[in-house]
Amino acid sequence: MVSKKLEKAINEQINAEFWSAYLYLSMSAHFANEGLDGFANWFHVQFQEEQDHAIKFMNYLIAKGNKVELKPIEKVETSWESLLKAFEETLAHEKVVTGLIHDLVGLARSENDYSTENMLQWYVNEQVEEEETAQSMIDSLKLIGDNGFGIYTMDKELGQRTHEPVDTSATD
Ligand code: OFO
Repeated sequence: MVSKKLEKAINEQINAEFWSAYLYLSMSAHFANEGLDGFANWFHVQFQEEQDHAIKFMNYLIAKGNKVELKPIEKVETSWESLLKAFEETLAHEKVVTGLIHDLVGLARSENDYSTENMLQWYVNEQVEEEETAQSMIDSLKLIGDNGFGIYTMDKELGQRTHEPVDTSATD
């Protein structure tokens, strides 16, 4: 079992992961409305990944004999003034998530909870990738600027992204 304090913190993180999923689903819907189906697809895959992150945490708590408590998901924005703004928000949000994951590592360490610390390493690595991906989308969009053909090409490319399910088992 993990401590009550860690159980509470992981349940809060589960909520944060579902909130992230909600945020990216909302971005996906917004860009689908704008006719940018490739960007919508990219955010939809992101939505699916965030659900995987939440479920992986849930499976960990269950494996440890702890209680999962699903809390209400806060409202998210429904529109963004540009693609660049949406990806800047994505990067800022992922940085916040990185901080939350690091806080969890700190808490697990302070309790000498080695299995939780070990499980969290997966998320530590995942956050490096999440931030790098968001940053590279921002870089591409800045290069493209308001070149319509560039946006069209990027949209087509992002339409190819598919969801590669995360291993949501408690120990991987
Ligand atoms: Fe976007 O990352 Fe979850 O943890």
